[in-house]
Amino acid sequence: MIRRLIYSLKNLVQGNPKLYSAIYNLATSNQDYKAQRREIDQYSSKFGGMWTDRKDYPEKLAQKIEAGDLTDAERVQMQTWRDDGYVIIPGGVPHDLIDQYKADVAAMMDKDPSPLLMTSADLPEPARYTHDNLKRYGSARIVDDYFFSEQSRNLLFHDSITRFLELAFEADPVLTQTLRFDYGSQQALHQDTAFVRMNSPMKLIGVWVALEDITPGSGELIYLPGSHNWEGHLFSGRFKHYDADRDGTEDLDKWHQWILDEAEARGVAVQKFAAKKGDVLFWHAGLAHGGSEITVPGQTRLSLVAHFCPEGVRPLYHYYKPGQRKYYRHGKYRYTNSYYR
Ligand SMILES: O=C(O)CCC(=O)C(=O)O
Repeated sequence: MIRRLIYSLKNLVQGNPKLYSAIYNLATSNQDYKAQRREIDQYSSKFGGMWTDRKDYPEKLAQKIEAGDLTDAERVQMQTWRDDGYVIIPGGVPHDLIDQYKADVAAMMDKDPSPLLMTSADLPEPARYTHDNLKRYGSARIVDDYFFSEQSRNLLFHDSITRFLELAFEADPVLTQTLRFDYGSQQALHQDTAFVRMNSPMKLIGVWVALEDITPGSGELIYLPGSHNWEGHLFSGRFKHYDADRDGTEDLDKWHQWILDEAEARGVAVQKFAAKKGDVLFWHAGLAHGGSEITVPGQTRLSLVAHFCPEGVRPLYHYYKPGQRKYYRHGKYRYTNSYYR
């Protein structure tokens, strides 16, 4: 109740970033982030990070190896994660799980009305899924289908995914959001910390699963290796996350441009993910990624994106949509969602 009150005060202090920041920090305060703040000089970001982002990472890695906690392959994964900000597990999800998921969601898409909601940059509000809407709106995506679909959860909580998340988070993962794309998103390069907001900003991992063999020109996923450590632009000069009311679209445009400028200055080239069905790519909270241009119109690019935080961290929608502050169980793991009850 008090947190809700404090959080709603934000609208009153929009124009004063310092005051906004103080209220925001109070409202979203949590032990996980406090622990990072206490040792903030260990991180290159002033917003903290995971153990792989810490300066004492080599010692921590050595301890884990010594304790037999990592296989040789996982050791390589952790190093890639630290250096590049993404890890690919080829064939991480079995095809039969994907087929069961696709059949389950296809049945929900065919229902009239469908229980599923969709969003798009061209839609002011989430809309009920219809086949027409999927074709009509660019970058349309179905949100949080795992709330209705056990097959979606079976896929996203598959061992290959949870194992990596547990290693990176050092905690059980919590599923907080999904976006299922039938076509490429063509979204500009961005860092999820701006839009997928957690009360511990860097404790967030994106998981991208190819639901079919992805073909050239379909708007493949793109990313900038190493960009998870770039932190030159803060919204309103202070914040890691974007707030349209507070920061305005000009600040957003500046940030998009800053990512491109930074890539050029550092000589980092955009990579395209030529994924095969079942391949999984994990991206770090700070990794700049997006969707490439669709040059073969009408070509599908079936993919599922999931955003996870660790136990102990919450998505910000738990604060601005207090009715969604609810967890559900899938085996030993928990999930929460911002759209459905
Ligand atoms: O799949 C894509 O094209 C990009 C998705 C994305 O950027 C995101 O979910 O944050």
